[in-house]
Formats: sequence, structure tokens, C-alpha cells
Amino acid sequence: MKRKTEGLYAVIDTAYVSLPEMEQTASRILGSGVRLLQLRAKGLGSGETLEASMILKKLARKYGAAFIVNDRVDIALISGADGAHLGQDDIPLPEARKLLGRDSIIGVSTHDPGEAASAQRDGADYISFGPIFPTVTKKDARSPRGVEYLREIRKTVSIPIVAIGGVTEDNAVEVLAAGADSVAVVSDILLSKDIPGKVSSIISRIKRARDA
Ligand code: 3NM
Repeated sequence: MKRKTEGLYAVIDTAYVSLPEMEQTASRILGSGVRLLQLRAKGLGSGETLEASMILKKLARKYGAAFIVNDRVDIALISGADGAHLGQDDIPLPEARKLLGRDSIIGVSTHDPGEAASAQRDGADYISFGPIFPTVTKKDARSPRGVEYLREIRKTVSIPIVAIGGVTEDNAVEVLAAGADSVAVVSDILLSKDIPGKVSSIISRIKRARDA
């Protein structure tokens, strides 16, 4: 399961996808080949977040994908998700690990070499690093880091790096070439009029670059 932190990491953000749309949107994404999916439900109540989580977990199982819950270790646990993604202000990683167990996938959001190194030291399965480019999705995002900064972070940690923030079909390959193992893409997928086409096209661009 932990090997799934490679390639395209799709994030279903409830700012773009309502609860009634969730199943169809997630099916389109997973049906197009995504093997790692996160639920990001900022501002949604616990009940609805759990509901969304149960829908996505069931679908992820059907498609053989891993499912991660953003921020909410409790909801990851209750819904039987494969792991949780923690921000710098969330439950500390060692506590989350105690609750979720050794086999769960735990990622941590990082924005500089210090945060990246401590996440690795604490036993994160991967870090996210960003925002690489300007983003419309995260309202309190830091200033864009750029791909050169990503290259520097690559030198400081050995665990997988998920690059996030403004990553799109057009720049995903450049971001991976700078040392990311995976790219997290939110708005470029969710705002697309043709989600299956968008996902397939990102995945095939990544594959083509890897095979070249
Ligand atoms: N975290 P989009 S940037 C959820 O910098 C998130 O840690 C970030 O959305 C970070 O693909 C971000 O639409 C938003 O830019 C990513």
C-alpha cells in the first residue's frame, strides 16, 4: 500500500465537490487510473466529513487505490482509511501513528527543509512540499516555492516527496523531474470539464516521461 505514493495523487476537495457529487467525481478519477486519493474537507462538519470518507473509502477499495483523509486522524480511523495527511498544526505524527498503526500511510505537509527533516525523523511515510506554484485552492498557502527549492528539499530527505500547489497537466513532468515522487493535483482535475480525460492525460504524460 505504501508504494502507492508515486505518480499522481488526486485530492478531492469539498470546496469543489459537493457531497452528492462525490461518488460520481471520485469514480471518474479512480476509473481513470488514480491509485492514491485524498479527501480534503476543510470547513465541513465531522458528520459530513465521515460520510464523504466512507464513500471514498468504499470506492478506493473497489479500484484498488489507497485512500487518505486530510487532517482528521479520527475520521481516518473510523472510516477505515489507509492513512491520514497531517498539517503542521494537526495531531503530531507520533500520536497519529499510535492511533493508525504501523501499516497506515501518514503524510505531513512541509514548506521548508526543517519541517521536511522533522517529518522524516518522526517516521512520516511521505511529505508533501509546497506550494510549488501559485494556487487558487489553499487560501492560506505560503509563497510559491518553485522547482529549484523542491530540488533542494530532495537533497535533504529520502522519503517520498509529494509536490503540491499549482501543479497541472502542463507542469507535472517538470515537477517530477525536479525530484518529486508524486504530484498532488486538486483544481486542475476538479475544475476540468472532462475529468477522466484530464486524469488520463496527466497519467500518460507522467508515464511517457518516466519511460523516456
Ligand atoms: N496544500 P491546487 S498547496 C492543499 O502548500 C494544498 O501545502 C498546499 O491545490 C501546501 O492543486 C495546496 O488546486 C492546494 O493548486 C493545492
